[in-house]
This record gives sequence, C-alpha cells and structure tokens, in this order.
Amino acid sequence: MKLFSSVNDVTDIQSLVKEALHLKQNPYAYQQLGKNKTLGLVFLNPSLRTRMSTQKAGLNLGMNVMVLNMDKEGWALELQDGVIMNSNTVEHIREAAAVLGQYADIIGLRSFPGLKDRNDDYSENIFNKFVKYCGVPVVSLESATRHPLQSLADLVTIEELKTTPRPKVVMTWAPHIKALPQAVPNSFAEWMCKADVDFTIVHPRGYELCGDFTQGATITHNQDEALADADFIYVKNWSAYEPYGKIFSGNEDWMLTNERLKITNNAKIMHCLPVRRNLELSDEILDGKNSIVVHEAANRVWAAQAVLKRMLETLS
Ligand code: SN0
Repeated sequence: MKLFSSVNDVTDIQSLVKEALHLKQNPYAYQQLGKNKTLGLVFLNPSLRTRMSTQKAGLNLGMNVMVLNMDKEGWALELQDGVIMNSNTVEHIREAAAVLGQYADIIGLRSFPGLKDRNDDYSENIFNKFVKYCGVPVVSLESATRHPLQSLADLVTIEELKTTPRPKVVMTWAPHIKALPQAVPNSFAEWMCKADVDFTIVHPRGYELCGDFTQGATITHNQDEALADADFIYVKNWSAYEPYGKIFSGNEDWMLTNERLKITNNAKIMHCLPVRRNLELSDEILDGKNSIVVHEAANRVWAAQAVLKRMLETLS
C-alpha cells in the first residue's frame, strides 16, 4: 500500500480489520519490518489520539518516529501556486513536502478543511499536493473530507464487540456550537457502506452529507425511529454540506440521553473524540456502561499499525 487516504485505497477491508486484530494480540511481532525506517507525522491542525496512536503504532513496528506540529512549530505554509509570497506565509508546500520526503520513508499528514470553499476542500488540494511533492507513501491523519484511520478503528471496534453477525449501526448527528468538518461522518459512512452492517444515518434536515459517501445507507430525519433496535450508535456533529460549512440553531434536543437508548438493542455508544460533554453527549451516557469511546480510541493504535505494516511491506 502506497497511499491510505480513503476506503478506496484498501483492496480487502475485512483482511485489514483482521490484521489490526491480529496486531492487537501480537503488538511487537513485526519489529524487524520497521527497523531503520522513519515515520514522519506532520500536523497542520491539533491532535491527541491520532498523534499518539500513530506514533505508538510506528514504535510497535520498530520504526523511528518524528512529529512536526507544523501549525504551531513550523513555518507558515503557502499552499497556493503562483503567488508572490510577500505576506505572512514563509515556505511553499512544494519545498516543505519535498524536504520532509527526504527525511521520512512514510509520512502521515493532517490537513483540515477551511469550510469556506467547498470545491477547494472537496478537491483535497492540500493533501494531494503534499502527496505529489513528498514522493513517499502517505497516510491520511484526517484530510479535508475523510478520516480513514478513525473509520478503520471504528470498524475494528464493531467487528470486535458485535454480538450479531450483521449489526445495526446508526450514525446520529449531535449538537455543537462550532462548524465542524464532514470528514469523520463522510469517512465513517463510506466504510460502513462497504462493511457487512445494516447502516442508517439520521440527522436534522439541512445536514445532508455529500451523496458520494453515503451510497447504500438508509438516511432519515427521525432520530427515535432510526435508533430502534440499534446495536451501535455513532455520535458525531458536522456542519452542512449545502450551504457549505453552515450550522443552524434549534437542534439542541438531538443530544442522546439514557431515555433515548431504551428503544435500542442495548446499543453501544461510539464517538471519535474529542467530545464536548453535555453538548454533543450527556455525562450519563459517557460515564455509563454503554459507552465504548475509550475502547474505540485504544483501537486507533491497531488500525494505524495495520496500515503502516502494509506500507512497510511495500517498501521493503
Ligand atoms: C475534529 C472533527 O473533524 O470533527 C476532529 C475529530 C477527530 N473535531 C474538532 O475539530 C472538535 C473541535 C471542537 O471545538 O470541539
């Protein structure tokens, strides 16, 4: 594997999930594979889980790992071509990516959307430029439209904890005060649409996701109906795709409570984190027995390790 940016970069999803669960049992079995190989993790935006879990995944595989928090510690990066750089940006992505590619065998990149220009965000301009100029295999650490390491960890978690062969998985929109990217819900949707699950998306009117990511999903606007008999509930806020990046008030009652869980099949509650308590999800759910958010976050290591292992196998 030379690129991991979406579910479409994976030829056999089920075998990658199995690989992750195998690595969970045997974390240090492939230390020779990563020996003297360097992983460079580059963040243009904040991170906790992605940074630490991907670093740990690399270390488990015997790799050397370097992290650059470019947004805080790096030069201000110019992303547009053909501009006169006489303002605040100091270094062009062409040089920055090319140089980083000299120091690392595999690069991970986080690049959030601006949420202003939909065409620009959905063209994955920054991510694709970085891939082009760095010249080494690249793992997405969340790009403008997708968060594939998160989605793989989510699928691993569902495979691990499901009690029926084809569980009902419901992704529900949750309230927030800020406009958040569509990357996590887009990505979760496209992975679930390819997995062996019964998948429903429920959100208030106006929060329809881009149809490219939701082919095959049941999409509804009635949360209570959607949650009936759910085995897993994936909670996430996102801003509108149309009008792009906007949020609407009046949906505060979409936050899940224990009362709402009564109609589910004792559903397990997932969230990619960070989660804003009592805005997106109630204390009683996060602290209750149905929450698997920490278990899900722990699985980020094995998802990242499975992907890095596949990339290392292509290198050597
Ligand atoms: C990001 C998102 O894409 O929704 C990262 C999730 C892994 N989340 C946020 O930016 C949360 C910001 C906030 O203020 O709550």
